[in-house]
Amino acid sequence: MSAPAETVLAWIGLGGNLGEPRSAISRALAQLNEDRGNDVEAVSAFYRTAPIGITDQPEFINSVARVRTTDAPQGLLEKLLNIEARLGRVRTEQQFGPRVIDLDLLLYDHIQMDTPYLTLPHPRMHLRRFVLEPLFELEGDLKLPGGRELSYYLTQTRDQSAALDESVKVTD
Ligand code: PH2
Ligand code: MG
Ligand code: MG
Repeated sequence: MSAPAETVLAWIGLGGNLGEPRSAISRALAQLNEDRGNDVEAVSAFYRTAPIGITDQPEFINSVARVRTTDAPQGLLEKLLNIEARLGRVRTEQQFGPRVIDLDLLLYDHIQMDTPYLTLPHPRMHLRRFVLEPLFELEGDLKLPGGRELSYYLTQTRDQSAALDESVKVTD
């Protein structure tokens, strides 16, 4: 009998603004949960948010999920990129432009790292209300590795991507 693999927690930011983003986010979470090494433990509500970066594009749906994983950070990132591709993401789009699905590895355990493929925590997460609000819903007392409490960043960030209305939890 093999020893149980060590598990850690990771947080994933999900978003999209083309096609059916609610359904793409739900399918992405289902595919990640089907993976042997990953268990989706909690999902925030789905938030309708104003686009930031390029403002002349459709509004986004955003959510955050907490995942219990046995993958290393790089392995988990590769799975997220594969799920994006399976759901029809084409990586020719502008950096902050419209997309059917975006899966960002926000946090992995308490790890801080900076490599050409992956920076943890996600380098812009503390600036984006569309990440901070759903994350706060899941983990109100979270502290960012090497940083401060989530609530601090929520009071500081000036970006315009706050939830547009009461968030709607989509279960189908
Ligand atoms: N993602 C972007 C650019 N702008 N704006 C919102 N509201 N939500 C996003 O997920 C988002 C964005 C590129 O990753
Ligand atoms: Mg993103
Ligand atoms: Mg991304």
